Amino acid sequence: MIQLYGVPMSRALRSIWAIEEVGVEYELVPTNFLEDSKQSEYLEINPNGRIPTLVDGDVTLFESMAINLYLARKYDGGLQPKSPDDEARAVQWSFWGMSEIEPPLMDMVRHKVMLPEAQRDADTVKAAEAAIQKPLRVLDDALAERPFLLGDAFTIADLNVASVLSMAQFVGFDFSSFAKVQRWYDAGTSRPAFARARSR
Ligand SMILES: N[C@@H](CCC(=O)N[C@@H](CS)C(=O)NCC(=O)O)C(=O)O
Repeated sequence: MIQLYGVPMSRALRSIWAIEEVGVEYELVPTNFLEDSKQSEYLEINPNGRIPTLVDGDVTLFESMAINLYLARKYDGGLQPKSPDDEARAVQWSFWGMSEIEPPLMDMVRHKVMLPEAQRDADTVKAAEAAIQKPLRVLDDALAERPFLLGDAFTIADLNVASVLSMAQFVGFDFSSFAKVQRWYDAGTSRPAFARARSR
């Protein structure tokens, strides 16, 4: 059986969501990111000492976006884009989410929640809130013509970007002024698989 290492209150939520969507049987191996992910047995499957990690037979993968693209390609569940062109667009949006959306959101998470209060820096939060406006505008414009990133159907492109953006919930970051982003995000995160993933 497929094994997914991680816990929902982390970036592993992205891959728990994807595996819940594709509907294959799997075992969630509870692995926290402070201690469990630093144990020598775990480091053998993920030398980065981070979560998530997926083990599916001979395939061992780290990096949430790579895991999710693999799950969609292999098990589909309706997530896999239907043409090579759209598959490339899904890869594009996944890389984009990680390089444009995650860094400012992580600055907010660190400086509003994770760091000890004395180390939190309000200016870093302000800069991150400013920096994320541009990619949110790009996303909003991309959603002007179609309900989902690749067209009429929810795919792995949507799941990957929405799951990165979902870190906003931990810091109360409000992006409702980007109405199309908000509508699209609500459509994605109201899917039953997302609720199941959060409650694992
Ligand atoms: N780019 C990786 C990042 C994974 C990551 O940093 N996960 C965090 C938990 S949210 C972690 O394991 N942190 C432990 C550490 O950095 O030591 C991915 O998307 O899978």
